[in-house]
Amino acid sequence: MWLHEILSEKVEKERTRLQQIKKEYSDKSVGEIKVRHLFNGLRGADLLVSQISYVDPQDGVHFYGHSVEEVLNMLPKAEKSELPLAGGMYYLLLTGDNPTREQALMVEEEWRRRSDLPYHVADMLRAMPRDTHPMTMFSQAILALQSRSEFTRHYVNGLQKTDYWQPTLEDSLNLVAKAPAIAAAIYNIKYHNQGLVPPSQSLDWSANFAYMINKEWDNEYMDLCRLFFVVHSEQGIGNVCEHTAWLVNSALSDVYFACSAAMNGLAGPLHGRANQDSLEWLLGILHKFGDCPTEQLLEEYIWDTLNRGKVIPGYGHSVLRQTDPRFLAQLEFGRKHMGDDSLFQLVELVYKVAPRVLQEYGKVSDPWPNVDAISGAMQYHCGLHEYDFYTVLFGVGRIIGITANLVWSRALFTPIERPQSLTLDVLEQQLKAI
Ligand code: FCX
Repeated sequence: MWLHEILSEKVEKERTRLQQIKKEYSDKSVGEIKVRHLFNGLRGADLLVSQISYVDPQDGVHFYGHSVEEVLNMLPKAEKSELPLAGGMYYLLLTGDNPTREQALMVEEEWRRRSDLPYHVADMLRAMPRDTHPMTMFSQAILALQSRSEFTRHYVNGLQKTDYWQPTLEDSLNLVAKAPAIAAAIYNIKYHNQGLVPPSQSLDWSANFAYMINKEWDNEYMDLCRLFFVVHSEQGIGNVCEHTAWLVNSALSDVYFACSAAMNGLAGPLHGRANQDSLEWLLGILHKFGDCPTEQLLEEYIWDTLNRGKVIPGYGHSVLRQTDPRFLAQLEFGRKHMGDDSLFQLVELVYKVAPRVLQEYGKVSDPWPNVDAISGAMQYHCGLHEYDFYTVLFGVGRIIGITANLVWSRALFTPIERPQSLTLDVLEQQLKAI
């Protein structure tokens, strides 16, 4: 397959590069592990390597050195749109090269060929109790496809280690192709008691999600999907969902096992669910004041939230120390399309007030908004009011970056991950001996 051929040459080159690094620097130190790292969630500890992206605390995520803004500008655009094709983002994350329009469309065609969703997935989703969380359904649906794993099928038949990445790429293309259809099935079944809508053959991957939830008439929402899935696609392999997939796959559990586990992590309130909590908090403000409040009233409301021991959802980040460029990309879209919406006006007012309050509050490492501070408000403006579903949309985008990383993890023979764990006794003995 054409992508295998393009990647084969790059895989050989990166393998040689990695061998050279290991040969020359294996005994060198990288950063330092302090006792504080053992108890702060390893924040700031340089422990993982994947060349696909790096999150700079000041400048945000960079994909092979390209910023969010650069990527949104340089990638080939969807038909009659200023927003990129997700197929181009996948090509960039897999190969490191900025795709031509033809290459982006070839990825989209690969996904189109693989986008059929087996009936048993929808049957399983329908069988779930109505109060099942959509992220539970998303994780289950991914696992329900695991029996189709090309990697696992070839592995049990004696696949060579040097070839592991190839069926992993097949599994990745197959799962990413189906992700919008899985999400649309969950949305239609859970919220509207409707069935599967097969993807349109004339729409790109991102816009097809809008089509499959019967919003094919809504060009603004199709564009929001194109923006949303790309900005949520990749954030390095240190965040919970991407590290979970990386860890699970290091045991040679296939893409389906790894991505299902990743979605379980993304469901957490401190991770992907923050977009749902952020919208709930914003709607609470509109409900209390009847509209967007004054700056003074909002400042008092934020202090009240903090003084009740609550976080300002969507603000802060474990790595970032500046406004998340993924927030800014969505803010620009919102100013073009939803400037007269009081919810969007509130997002902008919170962006003006919250950072200075959080700085005054003192204990927050990062007072600035991350992607979650605006993404829910955009979906809500476009009519998706079921906000417990928003994390599924986060997951649809993130599966692009997760699976690109897994292809490279297999290509570079990432071993099973097994850090040492200490007891407090052993730790104290080691520290006293220094
Ligand atoms: N409002 C109020 N308090 C806050 C706060 C906020 N927005 N952010 C941090 N704090 C508090 C913390 O609760 C902590 O208080 P404590 O000492 O009483 O426990 C203190 O400030 C220090 O926390 P800090 O180190 O600044 O922040 P953390 O690294 O602990 O992270 C957040 C806290 C909220 C930022 C954390 O839950 C987080 O990073 N969640 C992930 C949200 C996120 O990153 N979403 C986007 C997804 C991600 F970017 C991706 O794409 O993968």
